Amino acid sequence: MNISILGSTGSIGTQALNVVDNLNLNVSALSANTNIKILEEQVRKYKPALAVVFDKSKYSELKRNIADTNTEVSCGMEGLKEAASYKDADLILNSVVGMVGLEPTICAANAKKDIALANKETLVAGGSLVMDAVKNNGVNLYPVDSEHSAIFQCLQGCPEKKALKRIILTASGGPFFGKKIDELKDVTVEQALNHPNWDMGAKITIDSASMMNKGLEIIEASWLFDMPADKIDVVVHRESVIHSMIEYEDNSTLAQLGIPDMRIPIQYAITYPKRYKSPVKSLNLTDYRTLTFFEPDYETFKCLRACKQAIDRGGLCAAAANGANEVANKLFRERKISFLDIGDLVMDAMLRQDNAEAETVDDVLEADKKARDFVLNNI
Ligand code: MN3
Repeated sequence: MNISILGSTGSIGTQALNVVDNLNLNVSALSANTNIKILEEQVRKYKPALAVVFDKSKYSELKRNIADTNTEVSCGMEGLKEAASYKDADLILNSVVGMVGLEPTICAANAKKDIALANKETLVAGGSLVMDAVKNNGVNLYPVDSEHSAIFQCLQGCPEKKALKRIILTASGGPFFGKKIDELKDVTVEQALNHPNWDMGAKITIDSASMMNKGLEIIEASWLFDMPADKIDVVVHRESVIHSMIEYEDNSTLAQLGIPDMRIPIQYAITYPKRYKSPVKSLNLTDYRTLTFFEPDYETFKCLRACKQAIDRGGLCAAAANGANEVANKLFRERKISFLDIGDLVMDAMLRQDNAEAETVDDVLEADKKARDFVLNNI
């Protein structure tokens, strides 16, 4: 199998290459946002036909540095789209961070490529367009997000759609579980980056602390599994051993378990429906002794509430919530706003968006930009 990886130097991308090693796959294309040093190392090891750097200012340097290889070089959104539709690729793993992944995802579907999707913002902002492109082109969309992979794995127990009663997304609760608004006023970036279970990139780790990540995942699940928001519940499960559950009409609940390691969902998205040995450690439940479960706190974690409301309001509201969050998350990491500002900004930007449906990618990009501008003008 030939795989093309968008976002190969990030947390998911590097773990995906570890899976590529394990499965002995060929790599058709690799793309990075800015990190051309790691991209160069990857090019030398995996010998892809195409290497893309999204940041156009790094193009010449990358081209010079790998001039002795047979790898072509490209850049920018055009380059990402080339990698997403590369002729030899059988599967496109999209692990870029943020809305920037939307156009490449649609491009991959239109090029009749199967997609392994780790880029949740794509579905949150442009869910209807992505799902239409997937359906119209008859391609497969495999979830990589651990919760959605868990649901997908459980669904193999009974793929009949009407038998599915409810999805139960598990959430670790992040570093601020159990805290109330008063206790979150002065939390620092370092505290927010200190995730209890998962080792992830900075953006998603902050999203976990604000619970925006779980809000985005509710929206992601509603698109992937065609379920209304009121049939998607969240339960805080501190140990991150159960990656999510589904309940069938007969009230039988299925769960998928494993130690928190993204290489399992990445590998399953690549090898589905087959399973192979993986480098991940086996789960030993007696190491944990106890697994705990709690109700999520929608009062304290405003981002979670905003995402639920965004689904209820519909249309482009989710795109607005996501766009506002991408900017607010970054501003918090740059210490320009406080932690609680993130939730306020996401909620306000989402409420300002009308619920018109997205007809085109431009509609999504416009709603996204409006929300980003709103945040920048209100800090
Ligand atoms: Mn997840």
